[in-house]
Amino acid sequence: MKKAFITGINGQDGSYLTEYLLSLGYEVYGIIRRNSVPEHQQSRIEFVRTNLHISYGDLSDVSGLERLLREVQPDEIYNLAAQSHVRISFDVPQFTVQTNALGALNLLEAYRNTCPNAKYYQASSSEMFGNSVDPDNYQRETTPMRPTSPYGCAKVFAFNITRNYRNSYNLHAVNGILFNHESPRRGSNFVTNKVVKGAVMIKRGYAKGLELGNMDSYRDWGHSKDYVRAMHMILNHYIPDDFIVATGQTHSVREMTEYVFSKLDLDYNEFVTQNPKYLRPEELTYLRGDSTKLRNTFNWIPEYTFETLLDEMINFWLENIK
Ligand code: NAP
Ligand code: G4F
Repeated sequence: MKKAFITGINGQDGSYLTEYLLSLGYEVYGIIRRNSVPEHQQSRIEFVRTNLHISYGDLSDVSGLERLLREVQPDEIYNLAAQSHVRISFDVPQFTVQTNALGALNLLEAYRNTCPNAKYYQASSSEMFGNSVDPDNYQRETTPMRPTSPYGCAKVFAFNITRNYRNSYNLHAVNGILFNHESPRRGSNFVTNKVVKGAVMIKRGYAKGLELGNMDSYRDWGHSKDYVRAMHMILNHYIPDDFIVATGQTHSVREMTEYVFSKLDLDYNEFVTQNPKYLRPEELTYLRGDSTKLRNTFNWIPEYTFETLLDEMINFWLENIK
């Protein structure tokens, strides 16, 4: 039975990856942070009953990471833990860098010192590109990285230090450069789930309006379930390498909002207003990923479309807000 060690296991991706690896017969280990309110902390994974082992841990606590990795001796390590909210990274830049950049280095050191034969996956991000785009309007593995947020800057460090450890110490350490991916398990302060939940609240009569930030930025949105399958493929490639994961389609926040409201027979113009507090000091305006390398190498095909992703999220909130 293969053993996987996941940081960020109670996050959106960590929970879907756990389900996926368990379905493949893995034994899954993960860390959660100490939280003053433990209720609901494991809500995304609480339904899992077997072959799952949770310990307290934090990316800032190197000795704890070393102890756990020495004990578990995993075959695969997935570093998914992060302060993952881009706008909030402007509010807590040092915490974001401590976790997303130095935290990745801490885990790489623990890995190198305790289980160097394992394979290591780093959750890299399209936010690393900032407003850099190739002349054909795509971002790909070779597109220069010019991040526009503390989050993006920290992720560029983690991306590069993962490559550096791979090359310096002959480690099987890889990056998946994932474009935005969503699901009903997405945090409800990210724009898709905020819009879907907000529109259902309006439909049900619990809210009168919805405040958003910039509606004219474009994102390449996929489903987390499709993307965790790609993580496992990338990590288990016979050579350690870096891959883009994206749908290749892009939509504006406005188009996404219009789609969600119209599915509920609502006109978003009547309900949505802009609140400057949701704007970012510097905005990343356009993302569209070229995942040709991933598709050609693994024949990866996403099962969800933009529409079926949003439909699943709408149905989730309709079921949960009566
Ligand atoms: P998420 O739902 O916000 O989950 C992040 C996880 O990291 C949570 O379990 C969180 O625990 C944990 N965490 C935060 N700080 C930590 C620390 N110091 N030590 C240990 N754990 C810590 O994010 P996600 O959407 O699943 O994304 C997973 C990873 O992919 C992240 O690294 C994110 O930056 C990256 N990524 C995401 C996307 C996307 O569109 N979703 C795209 C590209 C890359 P708490 O619950 O205790 O906060
Ligand atoms: O949903 P968002 O907060 O996602 P963002 O900033 O693109 O970051 C996500 O994707 C990255 C990959 O590119 C990940 F690395 C990162 O961890 C995270 O998962 O915002 C999407 C767009 C932005 O342009 C934002 O300005 O929506 C715009 N937006 C408009 N109104 C809003 C809002 N975003 C949020 N969160 N809340 C709003 O009210």
